[in-house]
Amino acid sequence: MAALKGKWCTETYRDTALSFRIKKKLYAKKSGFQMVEVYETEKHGNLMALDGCYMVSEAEEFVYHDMLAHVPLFAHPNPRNVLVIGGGDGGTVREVMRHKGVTNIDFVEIDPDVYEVSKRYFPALVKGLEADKRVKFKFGDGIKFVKAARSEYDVILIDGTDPSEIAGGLFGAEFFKDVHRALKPDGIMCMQSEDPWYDLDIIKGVQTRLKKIFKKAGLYLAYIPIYPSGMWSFSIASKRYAPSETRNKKSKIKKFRYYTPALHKAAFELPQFVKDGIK
Ligand code: SPD
Repeated sequence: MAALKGKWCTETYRDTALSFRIKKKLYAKKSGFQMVEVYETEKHGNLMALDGCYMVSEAEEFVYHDMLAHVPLFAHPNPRNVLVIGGGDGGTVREVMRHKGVTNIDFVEIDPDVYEVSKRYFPALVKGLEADKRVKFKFGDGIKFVKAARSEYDVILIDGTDPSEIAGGLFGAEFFKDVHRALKPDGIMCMQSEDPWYDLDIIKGVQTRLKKIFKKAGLYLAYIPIYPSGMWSFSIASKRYAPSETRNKKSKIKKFRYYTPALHKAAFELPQFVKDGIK
């Protein structure tokens, strides 16, 4: 095996290491919550890591953000009031903003430094957020925020980090019950739910809990090269509508970079090992 020469950044996760060649380290500072780093990579543009885990890169952020935002927003017939928990880099909110029928977006991120770093190093992710009157910035704890909400939201999106000290609560039954209560009677929630290669047990836990609390729950996949296996999952749960169908005719978005209506349906077709693992 050739040793790595030159400058690289590396994420180590569950006995695996994923490295990208870098031009330079642009930023590294501990916020009040976590270690925030930004690298300028050779092939993936600027890349942000939180507590050593890659979160977002300029080159492939569209995959994650398209799939987290557009699948639930097209599964709902008329999403108007949307809550985004986490997603401090701004990418998820930017995609929600493209839905013209959406009238309000509550954006609850626990770590203001992530948003500030994104403003500086990932301008395309935060583009238009502060000028859009629909976006209400509410820096704080999403778990507490959702506890206080009652039957308010059409769609709730949870763009958290991996289940650690900060984000662990976003994967639990108590939080899912609060999300259920915060949604309108036909509401839909969607969350990032980790990697089928390394964390199938986490996905199974999330799916089992969601199925107990919501009328419908499903899992879909997307392919994101900056996460250690490249395969990523999203868990979606709904009080009324089947999430694998598209029914929103109001959000007339002409062009996506990853999402398509056909892919919406296809993404729910799971490999056999994933089906078996979440049973
Ligand atoms: N292991 C990576 C988990 C990434 C989850 N959040 C990504 C943030 C993109 N807005």
